[in-house]
Amino acid sequence: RQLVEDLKTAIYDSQLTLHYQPILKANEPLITKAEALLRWQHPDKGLLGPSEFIPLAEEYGLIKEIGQWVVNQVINDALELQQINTDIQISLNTSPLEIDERGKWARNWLQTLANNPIKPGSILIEVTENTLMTPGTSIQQQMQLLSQQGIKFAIDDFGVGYSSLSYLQQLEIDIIKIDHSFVANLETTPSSHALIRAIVTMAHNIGLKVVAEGIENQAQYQTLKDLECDFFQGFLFYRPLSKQEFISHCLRKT
Ligand code: G
Ligand code: G
Ligand code: MN
Ligand code: NA
Repeated sequence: RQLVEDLKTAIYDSQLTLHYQPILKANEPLITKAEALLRWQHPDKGLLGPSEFIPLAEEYGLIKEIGQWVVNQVINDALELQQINTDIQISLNTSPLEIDERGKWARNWLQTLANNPIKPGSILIEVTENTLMTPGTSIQQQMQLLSQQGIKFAIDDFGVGYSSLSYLQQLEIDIIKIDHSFVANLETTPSSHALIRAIVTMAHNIGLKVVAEGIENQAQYQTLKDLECDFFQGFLFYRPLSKQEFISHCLRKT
């Protein structure tokens, strides 16, 4: 496939870029969280989203290189953003296939952190339930090592994967990100309301915070505030922005 060849070039040719989608706290004007989302500025096809090339990268063995690129870029960007707002926390996504070698994923992270003075708590890694359940990755020990260095963890797309609730206790998880689909179904499926309420109650009872994602209208936002979600993300507030846009429109000086 031509696109696979193009992707190999892209990694070395600065065609990959991270966009940032702000995450808000209710009644709090200062934005201190954002999710880094990978984009590929393809020379002919324009700006491609991860769903158009991450599956290819996974299939053709490029995902680890891309993952390492994302880690380095997030750290660089976080260092820059910290200069403007010291409380900034950047989250990033991780593919399960980045974590299949014993300890290597965490070791790479630790090395990158050792070389870059990132404030503890300023990086949040999003893992899916399926990532947590991938056998043979020693994910639990790897997360522990990173957690000791101040890295935070979120479970992404919570509620739609295959995982065991006991993971919430055993692993160093700080945040649950409720899957988009529950939010999208709020108006049409009454049980979504009950499910979100149950997730928030459980999360708060064990000391976790909840991010509601995929918020597209005011009604959803109001409902999610009433359900006591802690943080809010979605097109209603901001689409993913270039780093420059994020800095100039969202990031206030501290
Ligand atoms: O931005 P978009 O809606 O196209 O993202 C689609 C999916 O791609 C999301 O599930 C998101 O978690 C994933 N994704 C975004 N950025 C990255 C990244 O840097 N690495 C990996 N592995 N997945 C990403
Ligand atoms: O799987 P993950 O939660 O990482 O997916 C994040 C993706 O969701 C990003 O690619 C982002 O573009 C997308 N996204 C963010 N906000 C919204 C929204 O309000 N509606 C929809 N449909 N997608 C969103
Ligand atoms: Mn995510
Ligand atoms: Na999600």
